[in-house]
Amino acid sequence: MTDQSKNGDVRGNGGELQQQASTPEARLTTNHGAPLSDNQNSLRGGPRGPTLLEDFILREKIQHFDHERIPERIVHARGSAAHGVFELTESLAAYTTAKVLTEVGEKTEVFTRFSTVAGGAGSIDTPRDVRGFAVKFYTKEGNWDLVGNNIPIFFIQDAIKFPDLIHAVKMEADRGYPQAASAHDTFWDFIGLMPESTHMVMWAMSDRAIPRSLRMIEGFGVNTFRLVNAEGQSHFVKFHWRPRLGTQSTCWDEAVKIAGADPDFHRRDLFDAIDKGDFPEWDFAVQILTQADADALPFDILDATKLIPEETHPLKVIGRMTLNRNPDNFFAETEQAAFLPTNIVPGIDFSEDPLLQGRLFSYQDTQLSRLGTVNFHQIPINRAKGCPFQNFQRDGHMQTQVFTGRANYEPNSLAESGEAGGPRADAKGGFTSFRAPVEGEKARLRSETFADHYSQARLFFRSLETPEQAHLASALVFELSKVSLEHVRVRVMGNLRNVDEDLAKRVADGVGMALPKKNPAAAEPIDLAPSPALRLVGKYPASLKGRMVGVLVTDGADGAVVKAVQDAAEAAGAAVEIIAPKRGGAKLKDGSTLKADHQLAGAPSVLFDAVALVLSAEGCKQLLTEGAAIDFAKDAFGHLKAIGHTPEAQPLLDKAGVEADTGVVDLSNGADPFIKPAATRQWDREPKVRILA
Ligand code: HDD
Repeated sequence: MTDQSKNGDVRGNGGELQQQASTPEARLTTNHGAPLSDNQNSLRGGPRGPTLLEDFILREKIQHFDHERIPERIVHARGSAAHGVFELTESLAAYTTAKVLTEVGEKTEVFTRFSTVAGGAGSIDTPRDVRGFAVKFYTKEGNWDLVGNNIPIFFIQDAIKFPDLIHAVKMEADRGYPQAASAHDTFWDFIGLMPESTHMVMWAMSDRAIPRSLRMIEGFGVNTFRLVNAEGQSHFVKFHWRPRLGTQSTCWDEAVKIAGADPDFHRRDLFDAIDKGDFPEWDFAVQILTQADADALPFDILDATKLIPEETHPLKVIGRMTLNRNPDNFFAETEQAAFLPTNIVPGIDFSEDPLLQGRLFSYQDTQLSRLGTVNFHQIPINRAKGCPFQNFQRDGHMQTQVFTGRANYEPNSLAESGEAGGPRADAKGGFTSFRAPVEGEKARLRSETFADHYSQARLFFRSLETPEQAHLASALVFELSKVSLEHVRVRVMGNLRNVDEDLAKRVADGVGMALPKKNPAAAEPIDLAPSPALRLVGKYPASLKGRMVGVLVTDGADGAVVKAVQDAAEAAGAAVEIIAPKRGGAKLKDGSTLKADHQLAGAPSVLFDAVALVLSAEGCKQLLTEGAAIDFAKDAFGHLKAIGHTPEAQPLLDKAGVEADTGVVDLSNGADPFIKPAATRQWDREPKVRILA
C-alpha cells in the first residue's frame, strides 16, 4: 500500500510523505530502542478496520503524551529562564567564607528564572503582579539558590499566612476566575484584614508591578540572611540585583493591550535579546549590617515587610550576572528547575525571619508533588555542577545514579578491608550553622517589634515622583473599583488613611466613595526621611539601549528617512523593526522594496518603546481608514512614547488625536532629535491623555 521513492522516503496511500532514516543513527525508535518503520499509521486489522491492542508503538507514544504535563508551581507558575554567569568583582572575605562571594574573578554558572506569581503557567506575561527573580548559583560548594522577587519586601510577616494570601489572590474558589489578577474581592478582603500587607500593596500597585521587560527589573533577596566569616562571626545581609539596562515600566492601559497583542511579551523579549547576543546584565549588591546596626533600626530586621533604605545603609556592588544562553528545552530546564531557599553554602546562613523559616520547609516539599520524587536533585538542571554531590541517600523513584559497593551507611569501617567506604562529614569546611543564641518560652507570638505596619508604606508613597504617585493612586482606584463588596473597600480605605491622607482622599474620590474612618493602627506610623532609591522615574539614566523602535512604513515612503531612524536608533543601542500594511514589505519612493518584520494588524505600537511613522502622502491617505494605523499612533501617544514622523503623516496624527509636544518629532530635520525623547516616556504629556487619581 506504499510507494518507495528514490531517496527512501515513502508515500502512503493518502499521498502523505513518510520520511525515512537512511542510517541507524538517524532512525526513530521506541523508548526502549526498537526501530520504527512507519510513524504515520497505527497497526490496523485491514485498511479500514479497528486498531489492534497489540500496537505497542501507538500505545507507548500516546501514553507518553498523556503524561507529558506535571503539576504547575502553586505560585510563580508562569516563568521564563536563562543560563548565565556570575562574576565576583569584590571579595566579602571579611564577612563570609563562601567561595562564591570571596574568590574575585571567579565565574560561577547560574540559571535564573523570572516569573509572575498569581497566574497559571499559560497565563499572560503582563498582569499587575510581583515578579519572581530566582537565581541558582552552581558554586564549588554546592548550589546556592537566591529565590527573590522584584520587590524588596513581602505581604506577610509569618509563613503561616502564605496559603491564605495565595488562596486569596488566585482565582476565586467557586468561579475559577479571575486569572492572573489581584483586582477582585478575595484578594482585597484579605489585604484589608491584614494591615501588615499595606506596605507591599503600595509596591504592588506601583509601576514596579507592570514592568516593560524582565531585563529591566531590579531583584531582591527580600529576607534577611546572614554571612558568617572564618571566625564564626555573623553579619546580616540583604541581597540586591540592579539591571544594567535600568528599570522601565509600562502604562497600565499598555500592559492590558500587550496582554492581547502578545501574551508572551516578556518571554519573547528575554529569549530574543539573548538569542541575538544582547545579553542582559545585573549588578549584584549587598547591604551588610552588624547586630548593633540592626538593633538601631526603627523596625525589626527579621520583619520581611520592611526594607532597609539604601540612603542610610548604602549598597555595595560586589559582582555582575550576565544571562547569555537560552535554555535548550523549556520543560527540561525552565519547568523542572527547582529553586530552594534551603540551597545554601557554607558562609551564608538564614536569619530567624519567620517568613524565611517557613520557606525553608515549603520549597523542598512542593518539589515532591511537582517533580514527583525525592531524587529531583538528579535532574540535570538541578544537579550541583560546581562540585560532586555524594552521601548515603539511596533509591527512591527515578533514581538515576548507579551506586557501587556496599557502603550505604555511615559510620562504616569498610575501608579497613579495602572496600570503598564512601564520603564523610568535614568538620572544618562543612556547613556550620551560626551559633545564634535562642531563648524564650515556646508560644505562638508576633514580636512587638513587628507592629508598625504603615510607616514604610508611607515612606514608599512619599518617596515616589509625582507621576508614579498618580499611577499608584489610579491603580488602587482601578483595583478597588473591581471589588464588589463595599465593606471590603471601606476597610482597605480605612487602612490607607494610616498611610497618607492625600493618597486616601484621591483614591476615595476616584472610586466615588466617602472617606471612611481611619482604622486603628497597632503602632502609630511615623514620618521617615524619603528614599529616592525607591523611585523608578529618574533613578536610572534615560536610555534606548535594549529597547525596540517600531517604524511604520507605507508604499511610496522615503527610504532615506527609514535608514536615518534605523541608524540613529541602532547607534543608541536600540533594535529597529519595520511594520508595513503588508507583510511582504513596502515599495519605497525609489522603487526598491523594504522588507517588513510585521504586518500592521499584528504589531500594535504597544510592542515598541518608541515609534516612527514614515509615510508617503498616498500611504497616509490609505491608512486614514485603517483602525490599526489610527490605534498605532493614538496608543503611542497615550502611552507617552516618542513619535517620529514624516510631514506626510500629519493627517493620521490628527485623526489619532496626537498633539504637538516635545515627544512628537518631525523627521524632516533628521532622526537625531527623535532619539532623546525616544529614550524615555513623556511624563508631561500624561495629564493630556488620561485622568489620574
Ligand atoms: Fe515562594 C516559589 C519567591 C515566600 C512557597 N517563591 C517561589 C518562586 C519565587 C519565590 C521567585 C519561584 C521559583 C521558581 O522560579 O521556580 N517566595 C518568594 C519570595 C518570598 C516567598 C521572595 C518572600 C520573601 N514562598 C514564600 C513563602 C512560602 C513560599 C512564605 C511558603 C511558606 N514559593 C513557595 C512554593 C514555591 C515558591 C510553594 C512554588 C514553586 C516552588 O516553590 O518551587 O514552595
